[in-house]
Amino acid sequence: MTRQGETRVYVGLGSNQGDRVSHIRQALSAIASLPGVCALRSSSVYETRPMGPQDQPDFLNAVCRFDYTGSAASLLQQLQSIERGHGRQQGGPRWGMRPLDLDILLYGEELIDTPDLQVPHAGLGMRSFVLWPLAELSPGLHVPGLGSVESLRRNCQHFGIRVHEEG
Ligand code: A4P
Ligand code: MG
Repeated sequence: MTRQGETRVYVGLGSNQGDRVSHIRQALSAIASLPGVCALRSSSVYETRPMGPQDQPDFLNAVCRFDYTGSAASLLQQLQSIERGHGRQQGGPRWGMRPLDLDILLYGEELIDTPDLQVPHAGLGMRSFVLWPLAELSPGLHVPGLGSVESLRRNCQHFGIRVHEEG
């Protein structure tokens, strides 16, 4: 249950450049400290083979869940500012190497489709590195427009996913 005015939000974290564990840990504490963020919980950290170009390091991925007071657009801006603080640069090859990637996976039950923001995040329903941590955090979760997280998880692409022990 969320309190009035709060929205239950899920954010995906990814890193495959530099000190991956630090990028994920620091990003989690930065998100927890954002204005409007309450009761943040995070999944285990998982390691996965890259989706996209294969000549790049494996990713660490995790998902966090929190209750948010504010708009999806304001949250996206704040997440992009955290990404930039971790040296994330614009450009480069599609799905290339990155120190930190933060994606809004779910924003309550809302379906958002604007030029800057699509929620649920495109590809969510097929990616183990999103669905495994999502199912760990919220096993009964219903993904708007797609179905139950457990059935999506059973049928998704695997990417060699395993729990990262130091994460
Ligand atoms: N944008 C639209 N919707 C959203 C959303 N729900 N959350 C827009 C966040 N941003 C959203 O994002 C490009 C634009 O997407 C933003 O300006 C925002 O307005 P970006 O982070 O600059 O670019 P990107 O992440 O390279 O692009 P893309 O296509 O979103 O990539 P993905 O889907 O994030 O995938 N392999 C493994 N194993 N693990 C990974 O985490 N990640 C990617 C990137 C590729 N391969 C991976 C992983
Ligand atoms: Mg992204």
